[in-house]
Amino acid sequence: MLRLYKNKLQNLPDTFCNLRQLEMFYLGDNGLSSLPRDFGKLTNLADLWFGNNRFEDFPEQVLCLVNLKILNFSGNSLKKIPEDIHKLNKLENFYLDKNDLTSLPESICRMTSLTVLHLQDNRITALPMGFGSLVNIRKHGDLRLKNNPLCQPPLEVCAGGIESIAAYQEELGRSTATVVPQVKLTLVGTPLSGKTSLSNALIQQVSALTKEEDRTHGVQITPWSTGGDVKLLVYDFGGHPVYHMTHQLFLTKGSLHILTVDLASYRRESFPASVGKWVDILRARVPGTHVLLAGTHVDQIRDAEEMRMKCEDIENQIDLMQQNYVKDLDRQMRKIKKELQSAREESSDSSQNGYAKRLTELEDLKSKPLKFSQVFPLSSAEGLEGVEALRAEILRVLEDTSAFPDLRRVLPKTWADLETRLESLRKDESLSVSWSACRMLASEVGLTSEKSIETAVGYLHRKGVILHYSENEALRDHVFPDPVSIVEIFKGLFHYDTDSVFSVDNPRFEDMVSMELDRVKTSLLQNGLLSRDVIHMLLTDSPMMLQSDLVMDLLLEFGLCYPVPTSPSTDAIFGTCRGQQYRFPSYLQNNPPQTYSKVWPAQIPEHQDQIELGHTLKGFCPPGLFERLCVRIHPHVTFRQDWKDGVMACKGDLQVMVQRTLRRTGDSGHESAPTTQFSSRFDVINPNDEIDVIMTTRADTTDVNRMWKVILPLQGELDNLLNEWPGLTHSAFVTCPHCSKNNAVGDRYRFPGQILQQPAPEEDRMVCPGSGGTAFFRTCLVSPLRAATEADTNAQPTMGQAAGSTVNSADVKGFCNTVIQTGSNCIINMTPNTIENEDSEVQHMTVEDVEEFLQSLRLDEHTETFRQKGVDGAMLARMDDRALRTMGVRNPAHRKVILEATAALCVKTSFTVDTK
Ligand SMILES: Nc1nc2c(ncn2[C@@H]2O[C@H](COP(=O)(O)OP(=O)(O)OP(=O)(O)O)[C@@H](O)[C@H]2O)c(=O)[nH]1
Ligand SMILES: [Mg+2]
Repeated sequence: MLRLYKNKLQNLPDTFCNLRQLEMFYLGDNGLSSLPRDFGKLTNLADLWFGNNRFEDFPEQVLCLVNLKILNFSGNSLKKIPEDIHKLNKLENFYLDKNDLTSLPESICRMTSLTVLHLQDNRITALPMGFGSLVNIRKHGDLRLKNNPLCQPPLEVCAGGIESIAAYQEELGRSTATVVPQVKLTLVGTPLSGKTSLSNALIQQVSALTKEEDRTHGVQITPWSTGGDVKLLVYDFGGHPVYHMTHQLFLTKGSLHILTVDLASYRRESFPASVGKWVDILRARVPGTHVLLAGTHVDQIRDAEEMRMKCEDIENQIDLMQQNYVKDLDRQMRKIKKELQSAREESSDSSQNGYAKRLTELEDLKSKPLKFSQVFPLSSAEGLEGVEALRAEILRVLEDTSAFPDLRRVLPKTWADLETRLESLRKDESLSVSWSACRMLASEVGLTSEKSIETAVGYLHRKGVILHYSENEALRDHVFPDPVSIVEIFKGLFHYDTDSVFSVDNPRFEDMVSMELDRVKTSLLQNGLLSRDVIHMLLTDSPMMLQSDLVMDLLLEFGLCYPVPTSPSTDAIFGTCRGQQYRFPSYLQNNPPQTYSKVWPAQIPEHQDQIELGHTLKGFCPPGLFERLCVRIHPHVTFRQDWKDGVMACKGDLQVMVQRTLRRTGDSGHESAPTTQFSSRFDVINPNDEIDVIMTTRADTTDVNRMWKVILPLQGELDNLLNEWPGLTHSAFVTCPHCSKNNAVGDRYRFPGQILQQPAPEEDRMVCPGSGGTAFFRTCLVSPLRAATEADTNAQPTMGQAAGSTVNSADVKGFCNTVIQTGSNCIINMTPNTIENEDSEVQHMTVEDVEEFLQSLRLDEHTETFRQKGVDGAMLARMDDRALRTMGVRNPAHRKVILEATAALCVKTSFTVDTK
């Protein structure tokens, strides 16, 4: 094994080609762009790492290395992979992410040993036919294709995994291929800013101003044929907040967006509400997309100078927002870099490090700002001033084909026909069709294989054309051809004018007396509760009433409410006749319960420890995010008490709390103390304000591992929700346990959240950075892996016996014989000097190193368990046969190989290293 990563190597000397025994060669993070001519003679190489170098052309010599199992070219500038790549027929892990590839060779489909294939962040537009038949990836593989302008198959097919790709390609072979050049054009902006009138003007090319009674109540979808091949589907949104909570259905990647602002009424001060809020939403939801700015109502502005200044102000304020966004990303990156430097970093694959991964994500976001146009001043009134210029800009922007892969998306004709058939059902009364009816439709268009139908429907769901929740048992049998009308139904439940809704004058509640109605209203406002029957009454106009249980299942699937077990107290409120109760957190107005300070005293009791983690969101919190989190955690907790900014609950005998707090930062730049009080959840938040979503658990000091088991699933739910907002600037944190325990109010040190994914540190204790190096806390309180290891070790007192120190290096023939570790700027003199048994290399191995070590022994099947248990070099060195058996290594031959190879590592081989 030879590790030369993180140097400044631009060339490798020819003499390296003489290291014929070399099996693993780590050359990541250098400046290499070519290899010595005889590099292909290193035919014993099994692992070869060139991540983050400067290769533009794939070095042909590598094709001779037929024993390669792992080949990493991640983060180079490769433009092409040679057709002969299949010669590497033993290759299992192939990393090609972050390159400049536009296609893949057909022969890659013959590399049947491939299990891991990373292709994300390239410019690949089509996958070779037969790609779906890469069997090993199908079985237990890891295929990544994100951030490619794929149109054959479209990314929404790839998102279903390699089975979906296979089904797509099979169908493409059976049916004919058809190109459907259709892009979504989404109009967003404040109510009455002129969206519908502009949509009319663009599509009809005559003025068709809306009237008061024509206000858009839902989402209006109109096809627009621009004259050429391109067809646009214009989505015109009304302003109801329920759309904000269901954005994931409507604001999708690969669309073009128009943000309208009424220039006549625009004032500098109104920017945050009329423009800024939408910039925040678009940036968080669909980063990197094109946004055209339309300044409407210019016919009502007399003064050309006033118009010019307003346009300029909007452009300047958007620029400022962009700059602040970048500053915020930079600030986060600085913090992560600091941690990255101080973290023990010995892995040969930096991309496996939690900090490094986050850094890449942040860099990625920085490189993908929203692409704003200038403001197009226009009028949708008579004369259509400026509308033509906007139309021309729309067509010009659509020429950027890599930003709109939908313009070239290739579908099997049967799939395209199924899409048309399902869309035509939108006119029907019924809002869903059964799976068997859908199957019938599919067979009418010639789609017969069940797998292909499922894949086509899954693709249409991901595309937002229809809804089908194949994983949800209650909804699996229903296909909803019209997502818009589903959300329309939800609107009936989200009235913010509760007084007028819950009034005896409302015919929906004609069979309720006023006292009961008052109780229903109070219960809704104080407890966020609605009973099933009341929900049905609120939805009486809806055709969905006929399928009322489905409404409940959909509400649950969207995370808008959760079922509350009936109890004597809820029965007392509703009587027993109103059915199952559901809590809608978005309705809650109440403050924390009185028991709060008893259950969560400010001072953590002496015999307890606290784990606190969460995310900080700066300047913007996606609408409904916290409320949906409160719903999503429901399966993980019991005995919960909710208030508008938090939940107190139990998991078994442990207490957990989920809370949001708002930290207002005044103009002075000084932070105010955090407050849990939102005056209104629809408040416009200032750009410097910070919202913390915090999860906390406390337990006896001996229960740390259990604490992690309780809190990590909650954190997983939050992560899933945040994933729906890929452009959001949020930073994960873990509060310093020492600061928490010592109640350092307002000044608690926060570790970046990525600390949770770091390998288990060896030290029992860590220093509290807030204490100036004087105070310590137990490592397991910030390291779940460490906590798990400690729990295991306590459960298995036999582990810990040194196995390696008695074994002679001569016993391990055939295993890699040399390990050279270099820091930056080292050159190596490769002469072994001495052989000792203390302070051996194995002691410095990280969990990732142990993984590589197992892979090198062809024992990949154990890597997962070892990683989960946080086994690093020090632990490995202490393991004996019994400990390995406890780890799940059942095969005695495997245990022997691991013990022998570990013993070899325990023998220190030192080299003379000249540092420059
Ligand atoms: N004079 C003038 N009136 C306009 C213009 N654009 C829109 N209007 C008027 O402004 C009002 C709102 O226009 P809409 O197009 O309905 O606005 P919207 O953004 O679709 O409104 P919502 O659907 O309620 O969110 C209507 O009375 C329109 O007639 C314009 O360019 N000039
Ligand atoms: Mg409208």
